[in-house]
Parts: sequence; structure tokens; C-alpha cells
Amino acid sequence: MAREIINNLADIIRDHQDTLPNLEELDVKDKFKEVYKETEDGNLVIENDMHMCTGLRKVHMEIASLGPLDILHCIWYPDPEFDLPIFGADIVANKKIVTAAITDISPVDGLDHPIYEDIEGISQYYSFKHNREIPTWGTIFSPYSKFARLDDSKEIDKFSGVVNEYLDLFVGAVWKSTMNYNRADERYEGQIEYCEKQKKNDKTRKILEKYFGEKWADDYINEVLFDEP
Ligand code: BLA
Repeated sequence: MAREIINNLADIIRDHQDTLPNLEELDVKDKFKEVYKETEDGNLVIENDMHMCTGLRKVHMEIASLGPLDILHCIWYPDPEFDLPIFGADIVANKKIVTAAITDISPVDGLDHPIYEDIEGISQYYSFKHNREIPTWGTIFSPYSKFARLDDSKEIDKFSGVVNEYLDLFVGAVWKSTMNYNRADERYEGQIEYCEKQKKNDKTRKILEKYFGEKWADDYINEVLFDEP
């Protein structure tokens, strides 16, 4: 089941990615592009895919299989010159259920962006059986973030639905956006804060350290997952 939801979400994300303006592939450092390691917990696999496009400095999707966990991580980081928020999603599943599924369009300069008028209606339409509490570092997320445990196919379909609709909105906003230096400094600072807060998620760090050691985990977190603009 874990693999299925992750592949399904990856397809939804890729379908949207393919419609971005002037999409270009970005190189990922060799040591991080595809990571394989054999352990007592089974084979570890991490695969990274990075692009950029007009308006977004980095369009990143990572799919990982780490011991008992299947993980999908996705962040679309804007170019601070463009007036765009950040799209993010993280899904952590064990063999039985999705213990954590989160998606959000996260602000880098408050909630004035017109996307937040449209997201409100979509957000109201989706509620989950087992909502989870956003951790204390999660002040970066918008009021429309969805964070839940998913334990059946109906909940999983709902989550896929919200990711699909948030991405429809986000891709629309990317196409509408133009370069605009007004408040670019604020958006730059906002994006740095987003990265800094994400790095406070001990759960990500712990699992990477467990399998790859402190130094590798640190480099991976700073260079691949949450690199600052
Ligand atoms: C939670 N992230 C987690 C958890 C793990 C990871 C193991 C705990 C699962 C659980 O509590 O059930 C691990 N996530 C990873 C790893 C990678 C990863 C190892 O992506 C990559 C190799 N995290 C993100 C993004 C968001 C995010 C983009 O990477 C949000 C947009 C959020 N992950 C997030 C949150 C939690 C989480 C809010 C819950 C943390 C908590 O409850 O303390």
C-alpha cells in the first residue's frame, strides 16, 4: 500500500511539473542523485529529481525507501524575485499505513498572495479522520496545510485529491507570476526561515543519521532537502 500511494502522488506531482513554464532539469550531485545502501533493515534507496522553471529556482522530488519506511518529499522553491509562495508535501508510510501525510502552500511573505483566496475554498472541502498536530517548528505552514495519518484508501484518495488541487492552483500562480523586485528581500528572508524551520524537524535528521551517519545527514539536509536561496 505504501508504495502505491507514493507512486500515485509522484505521478500527480510529475504531471503538474510537466506543465511548468520552461522546465529544465537540474543536476544533482552524483553522491546524492541515487543513493543505495544495504543494511540489516533491508536495502536503502533514495532517488532525487530536480528541475527549475520560470519563477521557481528548484522543483524537487525525492522518493526514498529507508528500512521499513517509504517516503516522498517534494518542495517547489520559488525564485525570490517572483511573488510566489512555496509548495511542499511529505509522505511517510510504513508497510501498513501512512503515518504522516502533509501538504501545504506555505507563505514566504504573509497571506496576502491571491492564491490564498482560492485555496480557502479548496481547503474547506477536505477534512481527514485523523488529523495530526503540527509540531512547534511548523509556524512556517499556512492555515490551509493538511497534516494527517491516513489509514484507509478513502483517506488516501482524499489526500491525493488535495495535493492535486493545491498543485493546480500553484501551477496557475507560477504561470501568472512575473519578476517583481518589490518585496523580493522579504520573500528571500521568508524562504530562508522556511528552510531553517524545516531543519528543526528531528525526525528527518534522526532517520538519515541512523542510516548514513551525522556528516552525510547534515550535508544532505543542507544541500539537497533544505538548501537556502
Ligand atoms: C515527519 N519526516 C517525518 C517523519 C519522518 C520524516 C521519519 C516522522 C513520521 C511520523 O511522525 O509519522 C522523514 N521526510 C523524512 C525523510 C525525508 C523526508 C528522511 O522527506 C527525506 C529523506 N517534511 C518535509 C516537507 C514537509 C515536512 C517538505 O520534508 C512539509 C511540507 C513535514 N514531516 C513534516 C512534518 C512531520 C514530518 C510536519 C511531522 C513531525 C512531527 O510530528 O514531529
